[in-house]
Amino acid sequence: MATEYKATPEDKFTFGLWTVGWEGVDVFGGATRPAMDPAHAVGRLAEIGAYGVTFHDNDVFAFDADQGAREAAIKSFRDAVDAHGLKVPMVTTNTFSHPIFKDGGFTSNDRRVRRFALGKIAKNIDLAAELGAETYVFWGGREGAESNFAKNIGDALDRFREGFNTLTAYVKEQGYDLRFAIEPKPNEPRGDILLPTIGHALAFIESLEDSEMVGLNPEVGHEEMAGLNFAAGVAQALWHGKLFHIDLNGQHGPRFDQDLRFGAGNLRGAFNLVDLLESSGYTGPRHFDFKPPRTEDEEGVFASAAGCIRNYLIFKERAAAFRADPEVKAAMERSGLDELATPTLAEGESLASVREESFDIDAMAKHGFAFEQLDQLAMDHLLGVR
Ligand code: GLT
Ligand code: MN
Ligand code: MN
Repeated sequence: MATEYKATPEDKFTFGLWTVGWEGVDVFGGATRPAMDPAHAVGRLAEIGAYGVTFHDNDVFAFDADQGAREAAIKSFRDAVDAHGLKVPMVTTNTFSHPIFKDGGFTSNDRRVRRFALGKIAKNIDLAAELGAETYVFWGGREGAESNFAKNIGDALDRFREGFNTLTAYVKEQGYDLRFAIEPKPNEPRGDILLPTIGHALAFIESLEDSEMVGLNPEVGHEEMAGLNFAAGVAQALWHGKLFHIDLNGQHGPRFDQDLRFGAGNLRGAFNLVDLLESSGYTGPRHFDFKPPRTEDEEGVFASAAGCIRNYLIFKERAAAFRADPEVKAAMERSGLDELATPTLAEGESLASVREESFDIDAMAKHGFAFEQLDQLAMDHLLGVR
């Protein structure tokens, strides 16, 4: 077992500027840390082994920045990124902080807001393309309602779809090499958010004009807030070819969005997830979207960020050991994992073949799957005792 866990560029560890840059403002209290200059954040993230950084437009320049201020802020950020040899694989838009977005951006009942939001997003898409980003994320935290009569869900989904169709058409027209990734969340800040889970978003994507350009950016904590099994949801997203990006963090079950560092919270879930990502052929960034607790000073912030990377690498090592263990391979065979990969009907068979077959029902009823032995081996590997 290693004790030092060093990130390599192949790991593609990335961080949102808004993570280490979070000042700690919450519903019950103000900032506990000063604002962090994006260029400074970039330098410190490079030190801990980050491959890239991501941002919302307004993480870099203010909502009301004039042309000059916007350009100066972008230049300072860009110079830092270049100086440290980092990438900007993903960019997103803030359509949730300003008061105009209190009822959403894509789906506000106020048509003027929807029109403004599309323009704001398009402008930042131009910047994303200029910086070489491959993915553009859409987190619709304000797209929703606190009471059911406030929002006609069908109309809201029509407007959501209209927005996506308009923006994918724009990306094609400009010739940008950019795909969109929807980030589901069940609630918070809105009482109920549209496209609340991976499943809702997958179904919605199929209704879009350029559905092949749109996939998912699922977040650990968001699915777990809904009591769902994140690794299982991600496995289905992969099965649909829709895992375009991923937000890694930690969460203790259904409660408010904790955004803990990756590995904190649901330990078994994190292990399952890393095992899945590492064995699935997923080649996108491992993007950390966490909030260093407001108890921490700047050293604590970057210790928390380094912890995300370290925990991922520990899980990666433990998952590889689990998969390579001959006893695990034998246990998987006993549990019928290979058999599940075999089609139910053999080549040339039809439904009639199974209807004519005679089954030993008693033997089938007595058959044990040995899942507990397999799971204990996983536990032993996770806890480092094998
Ligand atoms: C916001 C949210 C995150 C999203 C970000 C992208 S913003 O901090 O809590 O989950 O990924 O818009
Ligand atoms: Mn997120
Ligand atoms: Mn979150």
